[in-house]
Amino acid sequence: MHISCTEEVSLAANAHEADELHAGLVAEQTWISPKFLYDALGSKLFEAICELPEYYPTRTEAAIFARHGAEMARVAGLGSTLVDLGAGNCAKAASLFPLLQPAQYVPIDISSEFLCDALVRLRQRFPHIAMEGLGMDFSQRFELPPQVREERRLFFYPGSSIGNFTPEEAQGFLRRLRAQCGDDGGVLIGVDLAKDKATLDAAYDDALGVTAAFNLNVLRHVNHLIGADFDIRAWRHHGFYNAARGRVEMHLEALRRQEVRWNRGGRVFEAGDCIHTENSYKYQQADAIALLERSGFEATRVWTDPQRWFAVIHAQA
Ligand code: AVJ
Repeated sequence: MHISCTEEVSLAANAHEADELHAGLVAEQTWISPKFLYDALGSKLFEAICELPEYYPTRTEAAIFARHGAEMARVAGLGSTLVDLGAGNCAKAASLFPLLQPAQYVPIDISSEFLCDALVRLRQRFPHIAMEGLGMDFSQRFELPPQVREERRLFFYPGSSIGNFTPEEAQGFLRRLRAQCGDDGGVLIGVDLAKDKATLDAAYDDALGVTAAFNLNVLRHVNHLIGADFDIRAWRHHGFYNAARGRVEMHLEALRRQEVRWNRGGRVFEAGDCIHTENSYKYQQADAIALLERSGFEATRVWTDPQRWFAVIHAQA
């Protein structure tokens, strides 16, 4: 969906999304894709998460951008077509505009209403940069419309959103990016690095309960998308590091036995049943580089923070 900011935005699920939600909810291991965390409220709750003292990734990555942005611009080159994947409020890319000086900025986000609001403000701040907002899901297949310049495409994928994919899925995704960036493009990607469990547990189960609200909000969104009747009060948030699997997991646990119905189905959840809502894989720096190289990119430079908690990697086609 091209963002013109005039269209009706709060739509019910399309056929593909409805199929995916239905399949996940009737599966033995119940799951909801993390992309459904991001309706307009979910995007705002994620913005609040980024302000939390426990949620170190945003702050750590911002410090890396602030310190090394000029060098990133030298390595990635000026005048690119900057394609921002999961742009949200567009703040990270905007912080790099003065250094990167993109010829065109293309923010993409599944949360189209939220993106639209951000884009209105961004166009006022940077009237000289051509912008093309796209409200769409890019996690599976995606095609960039003809308005997106083909020259010097720089895919910007900050925040370690890559962690929502399994490493195998991440490779498929990066290969699709590689195929779309021609021979003169590249990727600037943020990757959260493996660290101690206490830090990770706190980051995904904060004292204020903002992450809990963010996770529970997925049920509200699903109620809206497929006409479900989840009672949000009957569920609780879990967010923790699973060291054996190298990932943080978020789940929602049923607090009591309950029946939930939706347009095309329904099921009973027993007390203690869990819905898996997110994985957030944490990488070793070398493994992240190897993943990029297996996907057809050549890693050119890595920037990290003094604690080595987070890495920003530039890789070229
Ligand atoms: C936006 C996917 C990078 O995994 O850290 C934040 C989402 N989930 N708190 C992450 C999230 C819980 C975030 N990403």
